[in-house]
Amino acid sequence: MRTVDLRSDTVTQPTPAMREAMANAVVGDDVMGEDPTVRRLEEMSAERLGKEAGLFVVSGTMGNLVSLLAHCGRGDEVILGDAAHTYIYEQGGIAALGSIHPRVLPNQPDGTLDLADIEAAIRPDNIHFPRTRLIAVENTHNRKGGVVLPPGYMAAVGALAKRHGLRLHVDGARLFNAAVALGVPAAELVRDADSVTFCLSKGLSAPVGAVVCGSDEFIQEVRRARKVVGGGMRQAGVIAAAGIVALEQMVDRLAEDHANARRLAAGIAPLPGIDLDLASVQTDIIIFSLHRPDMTPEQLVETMGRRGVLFFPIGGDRLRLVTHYGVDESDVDYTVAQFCEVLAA
Ligand code: TLP
Repeated sequence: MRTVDLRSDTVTQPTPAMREAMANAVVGDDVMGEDPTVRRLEEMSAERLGKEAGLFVVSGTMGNLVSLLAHCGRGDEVILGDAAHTYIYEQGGIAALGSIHPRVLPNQPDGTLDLADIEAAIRPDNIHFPRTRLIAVENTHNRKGGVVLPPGYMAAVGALAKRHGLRLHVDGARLFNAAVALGVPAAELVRDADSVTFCLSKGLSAPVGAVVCGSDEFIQEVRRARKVVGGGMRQAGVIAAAGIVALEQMVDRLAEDHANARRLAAGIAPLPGIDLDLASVQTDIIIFSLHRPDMTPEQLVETMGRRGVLFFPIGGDRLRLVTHYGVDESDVDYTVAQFCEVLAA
């Protein structure tokens, strides 16, 4: 039986070119700043994002954590969305490890935070209040279906932050998906951001890692924060080498994942009980609801799993499918056929 793993783009396997680059990587002790492969990845990343410097970290979660640790002190406040990955899926690490206070605003269906909501949430200088330090946005927005926050919004939120003397962090775990979907350079999306995390191990298919980018001064602070959470790696060039291949070879092909997601979404949207807004399918993520008297989302996942199609429920009546390098058009057609058989009745 065929297996089509749509649980996440994190399941991607390293490509043969990555394995070769990993085997041949020239390495050194990166805590001592001596790994040329890590340094090359960091320089390439910073250049792609139009920032002064980059820092290789273990994961997207670590990238967001160390960025926020570097921006905020104890009791400082970050404004972020109620559907933000950092708020929902990172164990509250910013509070647990950084004593950073989250000020949570509703994420709009398009993944944005309403600019008027942000303005209203910024604390006045008053002894009773925490100090607002940072705004954090996510692009693409995972829980909102991989939607893309366009350059105009990113510039507007950046301008708002500057006007109020705040910093802007972008969780760009899938920033390159956004850039490819919009047909703009990634740097344009984060021009007004003080820090950005992007992941190498999602659609870009590297086995491990993320990169934080920002100013030289900021990255020095992030380097300290990475060390205190145990993220100083030694001969990390072995994994950074795959990240270099990811940036060189795997960005443009994300368009295939987006096309496959659209094909899959269009195939299942008409099925009885599926509620799927095709306009929300802008990148590699499809989120839909299931409304069936005869089947719960968990039962659908189990039935489809027996047919080799793997995906996750994400709470309530909602489910998520993610396309990636390991899923081709024939896998999509197989998946649609299985959905049809299971749900046609
Ligand atoms: N997201 C994973 C899971 O944690 C849910 C997924 O399968 O989508 N920011 C965003 C927007 C993310 O989607 C993720 C991972 C992260 C950060 C964290 O990255 P990792 O998994 O590398 O820590």
